[in-house]
Order: sequence, then structure tokens, then C-alpha cells
Amino acid sequence: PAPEAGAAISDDALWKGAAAVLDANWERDHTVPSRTLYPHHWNWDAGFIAVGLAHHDPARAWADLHSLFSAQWIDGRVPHIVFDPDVSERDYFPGPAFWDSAAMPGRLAGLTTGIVQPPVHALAVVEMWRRSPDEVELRWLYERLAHQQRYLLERRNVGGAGLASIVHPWESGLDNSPSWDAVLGAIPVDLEMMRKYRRRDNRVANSDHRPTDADYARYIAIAANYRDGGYLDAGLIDRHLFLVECPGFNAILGAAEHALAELAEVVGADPAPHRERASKITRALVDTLYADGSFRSRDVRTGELSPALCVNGLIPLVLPDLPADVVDSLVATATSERFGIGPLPVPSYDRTAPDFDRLRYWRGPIWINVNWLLWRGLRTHGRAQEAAVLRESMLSLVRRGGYHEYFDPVTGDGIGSAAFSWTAALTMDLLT
Ligand code: 9WN
Repeated sequence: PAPEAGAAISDDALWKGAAAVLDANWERDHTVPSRTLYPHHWNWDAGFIAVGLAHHDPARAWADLHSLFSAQWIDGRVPHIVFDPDVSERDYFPGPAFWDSAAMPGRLAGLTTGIVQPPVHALAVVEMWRRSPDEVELRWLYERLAHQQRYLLERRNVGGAGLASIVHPWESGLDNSPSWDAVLGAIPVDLEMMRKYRRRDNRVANSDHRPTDADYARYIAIAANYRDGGYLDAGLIDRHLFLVECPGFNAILGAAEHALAELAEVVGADPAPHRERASKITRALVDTLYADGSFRSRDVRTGELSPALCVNGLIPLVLPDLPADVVDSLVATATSERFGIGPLPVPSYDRTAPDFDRLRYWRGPIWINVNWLLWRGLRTHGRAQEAAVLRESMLSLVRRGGYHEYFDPVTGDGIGSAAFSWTAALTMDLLT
């Protein structure tokens, strides 16, 4: 249910429309990202959705994260998808049969993938606790959130710098971002192998918006390699071609430690180790991934930084302990012609890049979740004016077009699913 077209829509109507999207996307014990393309429970979506549910229906916020973390593996990883057993294998590719997680010793419950997504959940839990405290749930989640951090900081510290590596583009949440082009370029494309499978995404959504067949062939090859190694992380450097330190993923990891420090005080645990880990992550990010006014992703195998300037390079703004000169240059980049906070929010990729693509998913379109993170970051660093402009530009996109999955960065038109859960959820947070 999109709001009526036109800028005249009231905040009250916008709120009610968002609530209706979240209600329609609620399924038993979790919220699906959208009814059209994503019929299962997604990891980082659940974090953003819980921020909105904390305003709208806090019991559901706690329940949504409870069911996601019930699928946490023994080693601490929280899978990027928890599959709904009532949904047919045909309705999402790659589904449970491909991931074969039922056969994996590290899995505890549910049918899941074996890869992760950015750990935004602790940020949501702070909001949930503030608005509607549930001590039993908080204690249950705190242990599991801390376990997730340990998995990412220890087992995924493949590069040795104290940052987590992602082992698949899907782990970043920014699937086909130009951030991975250089790394993916070295991985052979096996279109023959893809004939064994049938993509579903580009039949449900416009194929001009979706990752290409060559991208998909690589996604499947990388996932199959990790799966065939039993989803183990030891020795990855010798047997896995996609190992990347993403600045967005690691900034969220650091912000999660800050959030956990706050939560530790509530549950009577020691907040100091969380603060220490947070400051180590910030230092490692600045020392390893910062170059020319923005953060870049790093290919752990070659040590090379990606030349692509993407929205994940700005996300470290969420870190409260980022040095002031780094904050200044990130704000300068975010407000420059490359990203240009203004009438429109920040696109997913540098507007001035020759291969900027206004339709293709994370290669140009505007996404509300990453802009919401930047909005939080700007406020954390006292940049109230830029934050206010960004907030208004996000709300005006949704007022005009509805709760879309992503938006055309030239016209502001809504594209992708029209009833996307995190867009609705974060709209509610922006309105309060
Ligand atoms: C793969 C669910 C997810 C988001 C990601 C987004 C997209 C999946 C896909 O949808 O990725 O995880 O099939 O394209 O890129 O950020 O979590 O909304």
C-alpha cells in the first residue's frame, strides 16, 4: 500500500502507510523484506525492520530478532537468510537445497544459508530497549549479539588487521556494488554451470535492475566453494578467491560494539571490552582502508584497495570515535558532486563514475537503509544541518513514490518492490 502520490501527504498518512507495509509483510514470527522477491527471513533487513517495529509494535521487534538469532550457528555466525520451510524451493534462488546447510555440523536450528550479513542488530536493540524494554529478551539477545561479534572479529580476521573479511558479495548487503569489480574480475565466469540452475530474481524483478548473469555465475561459484569447504573459515586465504574487507561492514561491526557497551551496562556485564574492541576497529579502518577522503574496500589476497568510490566508503561516519579530520573529509565527499546530499539522498555509487548505472541495484540507485546509517552518523558528529537535509530528502522520496526498495538517483522515482519493509520501518524512525 503506497501512500497517495504528491508531496501533500501528511506525516500521519505516511506513518500509517509504513505501518501497513510492516503489517502486510509480517509472517508468523518474522517480517519478510518484500512479498514479491524475498519470501524468507533476511539478516540485516531484520535489524532495520526492528528499528521501525520498535515504534510500531515492539513485541514484534523482539520476536523478529528472537527468531533470527534462534538460527545462530554454534560458532556465532548469524545466517544471511533463514528459510521459511513453508515456502517452495522454487520461490527463491539459491534456496536451502543449494546451501545444503541441513548437512552442516555448525548449524543449530532452521534451514539457513552459511554466510552472514552486516551485524546491525545491536543498534536496533538499543532502540528497542529505549522504547519498550524487555529484560528477559535483552539478556537472551545480548549473549548472542556478543557471540556474533566474536565470530566476525576472530574467525573472519583473515587479513590479520583486526577487520572482518566478507567471503561473498552478498555478505556486504550491497550485492553488485562496484566495490567488488576488481576482485570478481579475477574469478572465471562459468555460464555453463549456471544452466543447472534457474535464476528467479530477474523474472520477478526487471532484469535491467538486477545483477547480470556473469555476476550470478560468480556469486554461485563463490558460494559453492565456501559451502564445499564445510563453511569453515580456517585457511580461507589458500582456498577462497573472494576475501574482502568492506568499510561498510566493518563500520557496522564497530558501531555494534559501541551499542553492546550500552547494553552491557543494562545487563550488568562489563562494557569495557566492547569499547576497546570498538576503538580497535576504528583504528584498523582508518589505518587500512582510508584513502583520499573516503574508505575503500580491500582485496585481502592482494592487499589492494578498490578504486571505486561507493556508499560503503561513507558508512564509517557511524563510528563515534572517528578522528575529526576523517569526519570532515567524509562529509565533504558526501556533499560533493559525487554523492551530493541535497534534494536527493546519497546514491550507492559515485555519480561522476563513467559506469554509474541509475537502475542496476547497488551500482547507482538510492537505498534508504544506508542513507539512514549516514543520517545517524551525521548526527553523531554534530552535523545537524547536513543531517536535516538528508532526512528531508529521504522522506520526500517516500512521500512521492512510496516505500520502494530503491530509487532512481536522477529522477527520484521509486523502483524495485513498492512495499519494502526496511524503507517503511526506517521512514517511521525518521518521522519520530
Ligand atoms: C541476496 C533482502 C536482500 C538485502 C540485500 C539486497 C538483496 C539478496 C538478493 O536483498 O540481496 O541477499 O537476492 O539480491 O542486496 O541487501 O538484504 O532484502
